[in-house]
Amino acid sequence: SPRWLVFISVHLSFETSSSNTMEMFILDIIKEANKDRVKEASNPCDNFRCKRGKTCKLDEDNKPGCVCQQPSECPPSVNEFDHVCGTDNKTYDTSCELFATKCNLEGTKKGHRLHLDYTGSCKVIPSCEDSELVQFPLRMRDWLKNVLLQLYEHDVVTPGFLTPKQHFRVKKIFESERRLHAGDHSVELLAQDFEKNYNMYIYPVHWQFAQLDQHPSDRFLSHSELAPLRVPLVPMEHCTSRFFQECDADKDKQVSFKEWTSCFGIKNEDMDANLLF
Ligand SMILES: [Ca+2]
Ligand SMILES: [Ca+2]
Repeated sequence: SPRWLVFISVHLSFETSSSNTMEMFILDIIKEANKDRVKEASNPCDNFRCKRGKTCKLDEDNKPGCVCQQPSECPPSVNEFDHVCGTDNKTYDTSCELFATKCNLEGTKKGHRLHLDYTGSCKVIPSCEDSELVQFPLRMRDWLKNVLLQLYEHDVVTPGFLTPKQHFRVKKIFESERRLHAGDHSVELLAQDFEKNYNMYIYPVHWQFAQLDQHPSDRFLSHSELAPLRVPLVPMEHCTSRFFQECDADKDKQVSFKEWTSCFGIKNEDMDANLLF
């Protein structure tokens, strides 16, 4: 599962992205990967997954099952970064509290409409201007490329962050990026290198699509499949909502593989389903 996406949390703004925030982001991924390695099953509930808002409880026969969590049973927020804003425009202490609230409203209109809108307390999000919207996917694909390069560097030391296929593909990006940085390029030279630059984004854009397209893996991204990327981004990048809305060109509430790649400026001839594996 795209577990690492959950940890984008507050570190995702590529507007203010520094090596420091990138470092924290990567550290979270590593921590989480290690946690998985040492996990052992002792309680039947340990490996029993419940959807968000529900919690595992053992019945009289010691069999695990999922029940709605009580909002009051959620661990309290550690700091303000745990707060989330719901689509009801209400700030919840933690996402646990929001999903527990939603679960307890199951079957009601209010419960049906309640979703996690974005991380952080509710705030006024400025509208996205056309000129900003044009820049957004370019900055985002650059950010995706940098995330992959960082994962690659960690994978070299401790394999397991990328599959061998992914490792091979990112290696090529890593090497061409190094070549690009090796020389002292003038603006003119960099412009000439545009084609080379463009090629470095093809894989990261495919990779991100495949990471998100898992529930189910059908070449379409539903609203909830997009959530791990959208939710932490919205409060940082005010063009996020408009970008994903307009990405769905045919307005069927799903972002198809073709819609996704064209949103990120990937040419039709460079769309390649083989890159999704
Ligand atoms: Ca899907
Ligand atoms: Ca669509």
